[in-house]
Amino acid sequence: MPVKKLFTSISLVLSLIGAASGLNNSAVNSNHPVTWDQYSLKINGERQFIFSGEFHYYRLPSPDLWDDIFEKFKALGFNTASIYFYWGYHSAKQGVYDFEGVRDLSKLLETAEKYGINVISRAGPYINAEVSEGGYPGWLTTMKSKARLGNPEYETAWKEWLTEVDRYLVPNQIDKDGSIILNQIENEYAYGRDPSYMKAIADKFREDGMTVPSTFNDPWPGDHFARGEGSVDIYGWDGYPVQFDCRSPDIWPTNASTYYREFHSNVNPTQPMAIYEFQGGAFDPWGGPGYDSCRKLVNEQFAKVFYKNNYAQGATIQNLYMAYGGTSWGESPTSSVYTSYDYGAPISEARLMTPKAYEIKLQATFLRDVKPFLTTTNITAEVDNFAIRVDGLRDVNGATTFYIVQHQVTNTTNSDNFHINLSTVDGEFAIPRKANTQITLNGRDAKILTTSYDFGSQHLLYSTSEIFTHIKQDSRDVILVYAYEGEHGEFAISSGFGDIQAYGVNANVSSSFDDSVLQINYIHPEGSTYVSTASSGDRSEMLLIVSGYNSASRWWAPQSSGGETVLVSGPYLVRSAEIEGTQLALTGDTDVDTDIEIIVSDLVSEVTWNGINVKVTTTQYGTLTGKLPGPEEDVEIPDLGQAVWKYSPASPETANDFNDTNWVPADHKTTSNPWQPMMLPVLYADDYGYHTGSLWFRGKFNATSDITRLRVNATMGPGSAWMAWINGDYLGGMTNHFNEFQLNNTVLRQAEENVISLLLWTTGHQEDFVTDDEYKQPRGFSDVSLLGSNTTEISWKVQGNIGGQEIADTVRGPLNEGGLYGERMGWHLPEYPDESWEDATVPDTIGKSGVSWYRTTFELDFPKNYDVPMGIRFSDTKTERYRALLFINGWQLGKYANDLGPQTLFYLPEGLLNHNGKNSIAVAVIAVDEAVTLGEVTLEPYGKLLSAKPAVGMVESPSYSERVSFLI
Ligand code: IPT
Repeated sequence: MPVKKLFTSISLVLSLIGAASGLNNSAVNSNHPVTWDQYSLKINGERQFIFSGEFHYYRLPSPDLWDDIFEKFKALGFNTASIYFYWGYHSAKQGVYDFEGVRDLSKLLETAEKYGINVISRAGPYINAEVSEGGYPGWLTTMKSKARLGNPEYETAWKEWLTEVDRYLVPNQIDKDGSIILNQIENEYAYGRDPSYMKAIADKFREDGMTVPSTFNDPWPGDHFARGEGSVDIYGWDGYPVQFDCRSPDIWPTNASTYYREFHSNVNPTQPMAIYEFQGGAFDPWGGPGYDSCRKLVNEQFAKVFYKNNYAQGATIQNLYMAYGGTSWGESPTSSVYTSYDYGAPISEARLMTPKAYEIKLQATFLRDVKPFLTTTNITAEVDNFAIRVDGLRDVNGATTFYIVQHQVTNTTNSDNFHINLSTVDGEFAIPRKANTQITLNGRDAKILTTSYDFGSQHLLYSTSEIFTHIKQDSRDVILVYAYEGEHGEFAISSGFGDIQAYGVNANVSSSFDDSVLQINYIHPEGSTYVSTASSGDRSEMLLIVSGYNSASRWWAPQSSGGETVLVSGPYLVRSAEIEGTQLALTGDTDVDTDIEIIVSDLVSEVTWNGINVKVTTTQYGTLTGKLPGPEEDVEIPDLGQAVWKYSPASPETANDFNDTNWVPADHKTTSNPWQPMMLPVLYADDYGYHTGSLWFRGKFNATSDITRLRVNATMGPGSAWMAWINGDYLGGMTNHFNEFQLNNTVLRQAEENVISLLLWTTGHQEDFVTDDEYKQPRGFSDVSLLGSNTTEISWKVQGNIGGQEIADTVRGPLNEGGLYGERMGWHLPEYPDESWEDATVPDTIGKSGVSWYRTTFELDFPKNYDVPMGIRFSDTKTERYRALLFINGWQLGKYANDLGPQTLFYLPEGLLNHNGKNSIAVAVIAVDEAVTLGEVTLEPYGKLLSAKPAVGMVESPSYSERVSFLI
């Protein structure tokens, strides 16, 4: 036997052994609506580029606004949403689960489906996601066993969660006419791996009835769970090429990853290439530069270069993390991050469009409509400039070839000119062909150029402009292409018969006809240029629209429920298009008076915009134009500086005679926590059932004269602060872990009871990214010692959120309240009777110590059909440090640290905020320094749109008199 043949048969045998021993568990079930091959996912037999965006319902606690987000997803071309399900958001106590109101997963999944958005379901059990405990419930922090491994204690816990959440996931799968198409197992489980745990999760999902293909997001292309035990149906990975330092928003890596394609063909060549999380923005820590910087770091140029690089590598499943970041409200953020989770995402926290959203729309629409992209293999391709890298992708079922061009050095800001040497069924030649013209690639730009492509009745030889999309307008083919303003473009189609001519030629457009090919040359304009061609043989007329980038970004291609695509230019947002007889009904939002242009069947003679008739005129290019109104009405924003505020001091716990009878004794002598305390009893709040927000500890002792100092060591996360009192006297406040306070005899009461009061204003728990139980890091004190004395015993009590795991407010849920006196007493709730409180002004003028609460109410009455997302701004330039909590109608929507920032503007989602009625606001101020004065608190709109946003109802939530319990 020749040597080569022998090798082939050995490898054949090896691969058969591999298959038999289950090395690769991935198998397509052809009876299921979701199938796949090496090229792409097929849904009901139809190939789709999975253009997905990450969305977290728990970061938008106003279910009617989910409609708005999914409708915006659709408008931008996302066909899928990837959604984490957050265990700790639903479970205050082991065995207790809540899926109602803002936690209503049926409504969530049905809303996605209503807008034609498929779902990649990610129920963990571990999710990371910059949420407290990486998604685990507070009660899991006291588990003895290690999490994210196979062991009975943890297994009982996570199975309980999956049993509960699967009740909502299973009936919402695509084979049950629901929206879920893929189901992720665990999350980035690459460290301390236990394959039996992965497999157990997959088995549990199957037992509960999950039938959709399973997926896994490796933190990098690391070959974890692509093969062998615990492997999933469609393996994929995550990529965050510019990482998370938004302080240097211009710093890019030198090179985008170029090894994905090879890795994929080695590791999971029978599955589509999937990138389950790719950078859509970045999170920002306490004290960070703020989300405007993150939006700059991950801007539309980033989207052009890095997303197109993914496509060049062969990805046909791509999820952008985040598409809408939202708000980590209440106590949901992990310790390192603050309330806003805007993420610099394409849709901002206030649900507004950004330049990156428009860029994404250009890419997603192309990938939606240009089908040969879904079945490609790479071919060699050449350009005549060494600075440029080109990837050739050819449709294996046809002749269409894509050339994706980018800079060899990804972060260069050089602009380069070049030609591509085409090698297609249409011949071998360099484009552009016109003398003295080139393709231009700006620094930090990338392009997908399409060649040998049949669209409608036309055959495109090539276009050096990128395609947005094409449609059929009755018998005419319409195609829209774009590039930056001022760049050359060349577009060539073949004639069906005889000569064809281009109309609309002007100073910037020329055309030539040769050898059955019409070549059109142009310079990309500000705005759009229109070129028409006559029919020839079986080729219909064609309208070529050439747009400059800015005007391209304002073209929309909504699809009607009847499957027609309409082209609409101008508006800030086009949400939907429906054609009925001679009427086209468009819905959307405008930010200013807007010129609209529409390309739709000639049969349409009437156009409505948000239900109102638009006078339209037919242009010489066969498009319709008209005018849309902008948001002209004034919107009245109350001035909170003029409001009557009420004030109450709120730290009675510091007084010696404070009644703490109902508090829990902190008397444990042991803890299973991996962070063992330095002294006893254990002063970890989690061990006593308090997992969220501020914590009070009161310690009583009889003083002896040898006591000299008080030593305190807090265990807390970034952003936290703690304060200490003895016998009501303030010792001081710290934002670092450790301090020793001098105690002199004037503070201590000899031979009498003395009381130490400690207040810890905590940020959330850590996550468990590397499987080291970091999420268990306690919140409390690892050491509180009286120095100088060996004999003094302190007896301790602890108080956190009222009820601990038996939460008092099941509607706002386990992450809304902490243990401040005002929170325990319901001062944050609407209609709390504060008449007896002192009047105050905000900004305050009088320094306050300890904890202070401020309350007022205000009314809004926004005009109908307006979207005016609102925030509360804290403005303060003083250096005395404080922490604050912001409550709107009882919902904790902000944690503010005046000395740290960066967040000063806090988003108040409509539905929690009443846009047409009364609102209650409460601010709790926790002085870290001796005396602080609350600065300005103002209502601020993020924008003003005349909008077709779906109607938003108020989230039903209890007022003061309706809350369950008020034990203190
Ligand atoms: C990736 C996590 O999977 C995701 O939950 C989130 O935390 C994201 O990071 C950052 O926002 S982990 C990736 C950085 C390796």
